[in-house]
Amino acid sequence: MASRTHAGAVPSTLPRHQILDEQGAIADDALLSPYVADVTVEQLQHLYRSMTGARRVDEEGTSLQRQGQLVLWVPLRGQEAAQVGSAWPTLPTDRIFPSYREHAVALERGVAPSDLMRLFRGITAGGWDPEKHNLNLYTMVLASQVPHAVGYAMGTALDRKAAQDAGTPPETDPEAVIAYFGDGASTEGEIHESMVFAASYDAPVLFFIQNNQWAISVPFATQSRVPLATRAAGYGFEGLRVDGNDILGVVAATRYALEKIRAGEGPVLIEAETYRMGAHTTADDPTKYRERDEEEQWGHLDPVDRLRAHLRDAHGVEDEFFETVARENDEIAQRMRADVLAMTPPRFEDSFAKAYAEQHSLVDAERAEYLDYQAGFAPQDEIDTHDTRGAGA
Ligand SMILES: Cc1ncc(C[n+]2csc(CCOP(=O)(O)OP(=O)(O)O)c2C)c(N)n1
Repeated sequence: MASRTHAGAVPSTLPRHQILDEQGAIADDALLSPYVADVTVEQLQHLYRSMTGARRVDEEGTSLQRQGQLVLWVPLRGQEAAQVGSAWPTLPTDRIFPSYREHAVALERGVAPSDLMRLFRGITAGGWDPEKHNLNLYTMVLASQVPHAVGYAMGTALDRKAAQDAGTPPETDPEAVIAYFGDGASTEGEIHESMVFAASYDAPVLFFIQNNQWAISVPFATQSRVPLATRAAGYGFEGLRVDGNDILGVVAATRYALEKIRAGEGPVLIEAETYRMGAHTTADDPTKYRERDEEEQWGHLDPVDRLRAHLRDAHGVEDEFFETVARENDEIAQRMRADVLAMTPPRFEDSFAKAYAEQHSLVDAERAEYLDYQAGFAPQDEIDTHDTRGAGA
């Protein structure tokens, strides 16, 4: 469901894939249904846990920011199916390049909830080891991660070719790369360059667009006259349009795309149509630019409600499961809160050691100068923090 359309919108013949309909019933999709035919009820329960866990962590992130414990928070509410559904089918060896809202992707890749918060507490430029999770750090500069992803994917293709030339047997599951970005970022020049290069060099990359209908206050209707998935055709690769609030649809589309990518057929684009149910960030007030009616309409399409209905109606999953998951999620959020409150800023002098991989005399001199400067101040415990002189000024 698009919120509105551009006055010059061109009708699109591209199908919109869906496997779980709005009521949580199975809707047959000729292309994609086979890709989720083997999903078990236990796996669906994992997906539910993952989506609701991310939502609970997200709520706690907003509370922590409101209480002055985070500098900023970027809510993901509404995009859980798009994120979990695309991250779950990846292999640990696949490399992921996120934007800044992909908390459910990061959690699904094993990042600890409190590590997600480090950046937003303002104590580091990134809270996890990218090599450990094969997940790059968040970037706030729109679209900048996408040329990086394509370059990385081109590199893996070259490595593979070199290995083949050297007589190494082909891998069964060669590495794939996913670049996440939004509808707003899709209009940046880097995206065009990335898609041209990816197509020219058959880069094993999935362009995963979460079209959440808004780029801060700019509606999707202004960004594009056509569904974004149709743009792939202009570059000569496949674009899929999927209901991004349908967890099974997203899993199936991602599995389909990864299969093609691993087979060496080059890039694929997925546009997951979803909705940012909350604010752009905690610094934003969406009531200034969008209607409550629209929010309510999308509220009826909530991805978590849809999966819950499916688990209940199609698999007889009972209340006890949902209650247990809610309790576990509360515990995760409480542990995360305690970890966040215990986080202290790193010592400034330690940052000099991160300037170069090896020690450098100039950096050593600057560190010494900084320490010398600091030594000119009275130690903290000698400062009378109860001094109220001037308080009435
Ligand atoms: C290069 C660049 N231009 C502008 C911005 C300011 N900015 C931050 S978020 C945003 C909107 C992004 O919308 P979208 O790509 O749809 O992602 P969403 O935030 O909705 O997830 C803009 C314009 C930025 N961070 N980087």
